[in-house]
Amino acid sequence: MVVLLQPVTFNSEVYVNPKCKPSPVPVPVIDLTGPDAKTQIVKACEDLGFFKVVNHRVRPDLLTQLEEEANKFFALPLSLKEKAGPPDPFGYGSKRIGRSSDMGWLEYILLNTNHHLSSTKTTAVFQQTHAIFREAVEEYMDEMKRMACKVLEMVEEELSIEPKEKLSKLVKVKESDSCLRMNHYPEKQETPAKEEIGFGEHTDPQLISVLRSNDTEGLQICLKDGSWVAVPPDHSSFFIIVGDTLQVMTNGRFKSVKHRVLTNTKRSRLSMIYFAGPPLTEKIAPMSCLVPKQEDRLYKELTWSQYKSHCYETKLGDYRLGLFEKQ
Ligand code: GA4
Repeated sequence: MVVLLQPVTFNSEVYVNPKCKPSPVPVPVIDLTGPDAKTQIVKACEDLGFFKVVNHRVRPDLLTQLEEEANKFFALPLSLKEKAGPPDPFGYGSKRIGRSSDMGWLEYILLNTNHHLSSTKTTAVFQQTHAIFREAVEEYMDEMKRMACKVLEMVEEELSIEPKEKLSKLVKVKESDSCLRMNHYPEKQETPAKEEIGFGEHTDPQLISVLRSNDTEGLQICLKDGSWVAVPPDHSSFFIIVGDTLQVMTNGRFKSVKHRVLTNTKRSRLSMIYFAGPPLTEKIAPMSCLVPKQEDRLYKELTWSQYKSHCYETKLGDYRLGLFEKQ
């Protein structure tokens, strides 16, 4: 008798979630100092709305220090952390996300980057911690702003966008409505039988987001065919996420990528995301240098303030871009 043995493969990700594809994950890795960086960035923004950045020149010790200080904040007693909450939307929050009923298995700090708008909740975060935390956060915000601008400048060059600095200026100016989020997903005592939502699926409303995490998995992105892929963590690199505003300004050429965080690990996850947003009064519409004819524009014009207010009236997983769509 001949017994034919077939190799058995088992991938826990597939087992846990049949809709989640096993590796290899098709995340483009872009060397910011490389000769083809501009072309690669545009291609990644069109294909996936997501890519990884290496050779970013952010001091590794700044990352270590910020991570240490953030961990110290999250290790404080709840009663102290709650002095900086509930978020308005800035400050300390736990489990509840936004103003609707969205919940996640996390606690977080949301900070505004515009010092003139410094909220009392933001100030309260730093009252619970050493000055070194605030200093590290400020330096990190500057670095993230620099990186976001660099990426947008490369897009401008590759797409020959006019007027000059049309995109990067929106983030560079002091009125830029950007923010920094630190998410702490606590470790689980036991590996849960099924995945739990750390941060539910959504797209980011801003231009682009710059994400960095510790070495704990959890982040997933949604591909164009609707399937989810896990993004392997890499604490020495940054991930760039295309947001809704950039999708509108490129008339849909770039796609804002749906992403989420699942927590099914025994290790805690700490992520920091810089959301590069335009000034509140900025009019957002497809750029005329890319789409000269009105009739070819897929989206109408709205100010960032109007779109942002709309976002806060929605639930995380809602399709918000509909507000921009022409009837
Ligand atoms: C998603 C991106 C950023 O984290 C954020 C989030 C914001 C919040 O947590 O306060 C929102 C969410 C995000 C989009 C829809 C609304 C607003 C929670 C929510 C349900 C800070 C942002 O700008 O938009």
